[in-house]
Amino acid sequence: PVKAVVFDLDGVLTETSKAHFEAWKMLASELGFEVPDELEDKVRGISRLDSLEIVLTYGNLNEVYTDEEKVDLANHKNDLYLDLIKGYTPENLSLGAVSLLTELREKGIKIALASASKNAPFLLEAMGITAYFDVVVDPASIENGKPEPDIFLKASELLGITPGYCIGVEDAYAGIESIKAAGMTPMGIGSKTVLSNCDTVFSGLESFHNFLLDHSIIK
Ligand code: B16
Ligand code: MG
Repeated sequence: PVKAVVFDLDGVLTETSKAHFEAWKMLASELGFEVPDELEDKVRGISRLDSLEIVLTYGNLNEVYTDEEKVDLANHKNDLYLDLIKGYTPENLSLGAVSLLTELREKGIKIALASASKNAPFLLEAMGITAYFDVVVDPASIENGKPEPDIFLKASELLGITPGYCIGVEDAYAGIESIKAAGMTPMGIGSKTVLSNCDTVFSGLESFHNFLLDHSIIK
């Protein structure tokens, strides 16, 4: 039986992965180089500073900046990102998010958020879904980012539910690795090509919701 569902945010409950990508693209262009479209998938689930390293490889600039300068660059990217998401409302939720969250609560299934994003609490508020969550893991409290299991293990610990009773939902390859390493059941949202490490991948939250009902995973 499933007792909890642990959600990723960016790319699962909302399509902010596009905004992250746009902000990195703007930063790269300010630094004088271009990034390819494949970057959007490469930074899915990856922390801000680790993402910056990936971005800088396209300009061969990893060795050029000091750690301090890299923090400034990452902060600047975040300002660009915040500008893109400042107008977010419940309209920016992925299709079917509210109906899924409502049903999980009605059925007594606990709900947690395991997002690598420091902007997650802002987005939950802006989109009006904070109250659905029993637990929101603070990514600053985690030592190792995805693909390491830390953030999903922390969710399990804070929920007080062992990983074997939890489903983890992710749009990122690194996120699925993290869920598996934590001992949860992984479910993917998005592209089967990107999520080649996940057996169960859905095009969106509505088909994930139907699957949970059809297989009596939530009753
Ligand atoms: P921030 P998730 C991740 O969120 C994003 O997928 C990733 O692209 C981003 O770099 C990371 O959060 C950190 O976000 O810069 O807002 O702290 O997919 O784990 O919800
Ligand atoms: Mg994600």
